[in-house]
Formats: sequence, structure tokens, C-alpha cells
Amino acid sequence: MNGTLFSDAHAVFSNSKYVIFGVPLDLTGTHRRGTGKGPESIRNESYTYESFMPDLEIDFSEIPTYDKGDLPMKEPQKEISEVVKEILAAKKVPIMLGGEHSVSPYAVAEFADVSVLVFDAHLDYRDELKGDKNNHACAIRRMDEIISPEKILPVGIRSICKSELNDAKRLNLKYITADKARELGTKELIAFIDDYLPGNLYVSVDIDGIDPAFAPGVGTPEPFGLEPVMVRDIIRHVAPRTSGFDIVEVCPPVDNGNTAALAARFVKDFIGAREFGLNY
Ligand SMILES: [Mn+2]
Repeated sequence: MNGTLFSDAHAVFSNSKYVIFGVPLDLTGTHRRGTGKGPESIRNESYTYESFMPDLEIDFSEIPTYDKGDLPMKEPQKEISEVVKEILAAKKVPIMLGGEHSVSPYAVAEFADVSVLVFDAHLDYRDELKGDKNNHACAIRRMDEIISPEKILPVGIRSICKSELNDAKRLNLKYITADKARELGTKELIAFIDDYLPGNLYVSVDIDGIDPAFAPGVGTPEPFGLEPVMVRDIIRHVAPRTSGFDIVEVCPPVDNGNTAALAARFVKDFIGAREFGLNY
């Protein structure tokens, strides 16, 4: 990283409630490459926003947030496991900035009892790609080996290969397509999420779940995606019962800055809404 920390992340670890860390991993991208620059770009764009969040009436600078910087990514799985373990042991909330989506299962594995809400264009349900089980196209498959398919709900899906579809049916992985999300609308979709995934949540946002018109800077863009405001409203709604969050797949070399800015905004909305829901 270039030394820039997430805006208003002034706390030190010991007095923080939220711990941000970057995972600049770009190993298995299949189309456009460059997600390794994601964390740096998200941090830079976080400075575009006011500290004060008017609709939550919260000043982000008053929420104790610590930015640990980037992990070295020499041994991604080990590094992520150790950091998430440390954060959870201290009863803080980990927020991971990617990097490619293959990092998410490593974080999820450290949560004792959790369901996972995923935003993504792709089902990421291949057992392997190019002989690699840790390819970013296998992220949700790896997660469901950790916690079971019934405790995962991908939303915004519009890219699935035949084998993924067969496996999703066989293993009972439910998912919400982007078209279905639009048909339901935010209110009904939120009601469904609360019903299907009650209790403690981990939220993983692959930014390509959003329509490429709003989030063009991604490795594998898919048209007809989710609108950012729907994703924001869902994140805000579930934030108070969410104990881990990641945002992945921002790809700065093909971004006009808006994708990283949106990712930074989701981080702020998650933290702000969680505080609002818990403390106000
Ligand atoms: Mn994706």
C-alpha cells in the first residue's frame, strides 16, 4: 500500500471496534487482471466522503476504527486466518478489502457460527478451475464446505455454468438472481434474507454483483446487475447482526474511480449502520 489508511480510521487496535485490513491478492483472475491494487484504491477513494453521514446522523470519525494496512500475501490463507482469529478474539469486527474473491472463505472459516450473505454476479460454485480449488471462481463452493450450502445466500447472480447449476441443485444451494431481486424489490428481498439467514451473519460483497454501469472497474463484468442503492439498503438492514464484512474484486486498472469509491462507501455504510442499529 502507499501509506494511505482508510479515511477516519484513527483508532489503534486496542480501542477499536472495527478493524480494516487489505488483502492485495490477484492470483487467479481469469479475464482482466489487477484486483491486487483494490485495497489501495478503496482507501484512496474513501477520502471523497464527508465524515458525517446525514441519514444515519453519525460522524464516522467518532466510530473507533483501526486500519491495519495490507497483509503481505505470501501465505494468504494463513495470514488471513491469523488476523481474523486475532480480531474476533478481541471481540472486534473484521473488515477485509480485496483482492480477489478467493480470500473470503479463509475469513469465513474463523467464525464459529455464522451464515453468509454474498453479493455477486457469478455463482462461484465450481469445484475447481484450471486445477485450482482456490480459484476466485470457486469462492462460494469453498465457503459451503466450511458452513453448509443452506447457510449461504448469493444475491445478484446472473452468470452460472452448467456444472455449477447442477451442483447447486444437488447440494441445495439457494441463490437470488439479479432479475429476481428486482422483481421482489428491496423490502421483500430483505424479508426473505431475514427469514432464510437468521442470526449471526458474515457479508461478502463481490463488487461485480453491482451493475457494471455503476461499478465498471471489475475483472469480469456482467450486465443487468444490481443497483447500488438496493445493496446499500440490505447492508444497512443486516449490519447490526453482522460480525464480519468483506468487499472484493475491485480492479483499479479498468476503473474510473467510481467502483473503488462505491466499495469505500459500502464500508462506511456497513460500519455506520451497524453503530446506528446497535447504539441508537
Ligand atoms: Mn463475481
